Amino acid sequence: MDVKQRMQEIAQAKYGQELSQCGDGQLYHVLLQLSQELCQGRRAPAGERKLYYFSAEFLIGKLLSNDLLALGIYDQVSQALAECGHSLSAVEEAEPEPSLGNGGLGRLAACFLDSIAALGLPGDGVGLNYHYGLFQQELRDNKQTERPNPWIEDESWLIPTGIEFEVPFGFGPVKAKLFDIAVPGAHTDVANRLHLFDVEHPAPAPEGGIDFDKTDLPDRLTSFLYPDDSDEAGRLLRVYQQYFMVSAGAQLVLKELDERGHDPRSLSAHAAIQINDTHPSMVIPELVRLLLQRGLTMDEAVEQVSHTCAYTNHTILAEALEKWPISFIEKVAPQLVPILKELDARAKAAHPDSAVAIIQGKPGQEVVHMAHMDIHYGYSVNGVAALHTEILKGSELKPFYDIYPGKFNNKTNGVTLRRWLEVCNPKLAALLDQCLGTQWRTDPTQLNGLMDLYNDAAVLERMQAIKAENKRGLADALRREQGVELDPESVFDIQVKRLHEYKRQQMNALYVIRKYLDIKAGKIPERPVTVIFGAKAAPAYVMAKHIIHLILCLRQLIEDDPQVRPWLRVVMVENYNVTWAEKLIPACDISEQISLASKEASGTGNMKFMANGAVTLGTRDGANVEIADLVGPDNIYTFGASSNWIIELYDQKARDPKMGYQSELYYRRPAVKPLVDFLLDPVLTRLGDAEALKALWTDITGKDWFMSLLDVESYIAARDRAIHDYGDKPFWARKMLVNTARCGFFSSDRTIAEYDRDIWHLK
Ligand code: 26W
Repeated sequence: MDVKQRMQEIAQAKYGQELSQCGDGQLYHVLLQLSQELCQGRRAPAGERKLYYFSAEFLIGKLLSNDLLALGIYDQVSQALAECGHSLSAVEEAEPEPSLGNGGLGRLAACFLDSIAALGLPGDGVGLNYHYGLFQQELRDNKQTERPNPWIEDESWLIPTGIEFEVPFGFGPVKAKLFDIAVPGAHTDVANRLHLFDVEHPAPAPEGGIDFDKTDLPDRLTSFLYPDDSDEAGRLLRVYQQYFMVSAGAQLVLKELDERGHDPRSLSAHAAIQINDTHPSMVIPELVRLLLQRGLTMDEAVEQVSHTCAYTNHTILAEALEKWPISFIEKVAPQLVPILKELDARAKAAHPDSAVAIIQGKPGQEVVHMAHMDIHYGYSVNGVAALHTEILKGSELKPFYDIYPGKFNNKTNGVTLRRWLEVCNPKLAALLDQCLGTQWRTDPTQLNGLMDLYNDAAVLERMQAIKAENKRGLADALRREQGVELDPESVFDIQVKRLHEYKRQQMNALYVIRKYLDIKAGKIPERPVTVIFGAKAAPAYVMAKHIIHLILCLRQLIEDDPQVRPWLRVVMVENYNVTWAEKLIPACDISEQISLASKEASGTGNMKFMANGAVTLGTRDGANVEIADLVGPDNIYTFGASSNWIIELYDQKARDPKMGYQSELYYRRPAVKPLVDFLLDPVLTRLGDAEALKALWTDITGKDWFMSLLDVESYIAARDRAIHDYGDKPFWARKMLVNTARCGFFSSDRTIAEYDRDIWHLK
């Protein structure tokens, strides 16, 4: 096909204009249509068994560049646009970013769909079509405010399918309408689908903020991802959303099984369902229910479901392990209750230990432990990094591992290097082509070949020149979008991820305070550093909002201080999302991965930064451990207490609340106290909400549940060392090179090949 000609035809038909006369917004719609035509012409991958990846989140990001690359027309389109005076990056600005996820879990699901298609495997995503996403973040008066984030335009990637199912809620049936987004596989001729269910009459965006009547069902079911769950109505809405997703999804699975000519009794031979964290867990009793309806006995239904469903755990944080009151399920989907009781009774009969029960609690107050159901009735349980899986087996889920050792397996996360290197960092990708040929694009382990160029001065210089260009690009974007003027010669030190105490953005802020106090005392740092944050706080997570407030007050303090500003800058990117990540990651020198050891299941940002030649500063947590093993100790900065020690501290604390980690003791240390007490200093508090900063101070000095103070001194030392080393250009450039060279393992193509080999068996 002549790509340019087809673009011209579409532009004529749509707008009666030449390409050169079209604006960027029009060109985006021309390319949207072209991509959709090409996707439509692709076949679905064949296979005896088909995967359904059930997930509450798919953080797919903008699709245009990604799809053009997967369709193999990226270069042709870029060139065609250039020939008529346009640029693909400008056209891309016109694309709204879909808002279907929150953080790592959702982005992982999106990378996985990309890789499943690229490997030519039959596998679709199943989720919900949230209209206003998580929320759009605004930073005003040093605080986060939230507004709806409408992203669906009249013409979008969503394809109406005409397929509908009825979801039987307690209050009556609700129609679920299916929309699809095509997922073309790179280097193949296939396309899979992301199936997103929606209600028939989605409610308009609430006025003002993101508050709405959570009992306004069904029209509000697909308004927001994670609506405020600080009250009962919010939590109940979550269960309604989950059941809506899994009931419609399960019906789709059975419909397709039927269309492929298979009996429901052979479900597990022809379908695999991956349950992405516990949000889709109700698919288990729902499938049992639907199979009973189709004439299977309870034994047959349970047998089929148990060989169809597999569960991925993404966290050991207790608050994230969902337990729903059975009274909620009675309300949302009463027909599931007898099935849940039967599943529970069977599990209890086989395994009387109450720790592994599905339904727990006193009569009248029973809760359903979703992860427990997944483990008993799923055939595989996987963690998302080697350390995380070991922690699941050895402590968090040990009673289950004792029962089902064969079900447990590790699948270290990965990221699609097509988006996270080829598309977001075209200059580095071109250099890699020059050095290695293009094979690394299909086999990222070939990047190891870069190690042969470890002492090649020209390559090292070029890598640094590209980093400098990317830093200027980021500085330009931040100037345009936020009006800040940055120094691209400074060290770009970046922490971007969900705001959570365990990720310890507050510890990063304590480092900023350390440097601020040093500079005020006349101790000038070795070189200027720009500390960049990007993070959304869950609307009801008070402490997270206090941490954002601290960061923004520090930013203002430093911006206004001509003595400090030349050496230290703080920037908080407003509304951090995939689009920002694509600009930030290629421009990063130091990648902050500083979670409390044992708490970050894997991390995936760490992998993206590494691929783009940033050097990790991190704890020995999640996939950082595997990054450290791959790059070696000279090419990563690790610090802090080990995960074993942290687990031991939590155990001690559980046995005796007075023992174990006592933040009070660490707070008293002379190197720590002034940093924490700065939260009470009028110099800072006059810029914001003294109460909020006091609340944060009280929490850190008295509780510090995620132990920032335990590690803060070794963190400061490690960070200073990294910033010092940065000054030796060739020395630093080699670290960059090694990080890119060793990132091939973290391709999600590798991860997906392992899921298929060990869990799905699709072909
Ligand atoms: C309360 C329900 C709940 C709790 C937490 C919903 C969603 C979440 C997170 C957003 C889950 C999440 O994103 N987990 C992350 O998953 C990534 C992919 O495996 C890991 O790399 C991260 O370490 C993990 O935090």
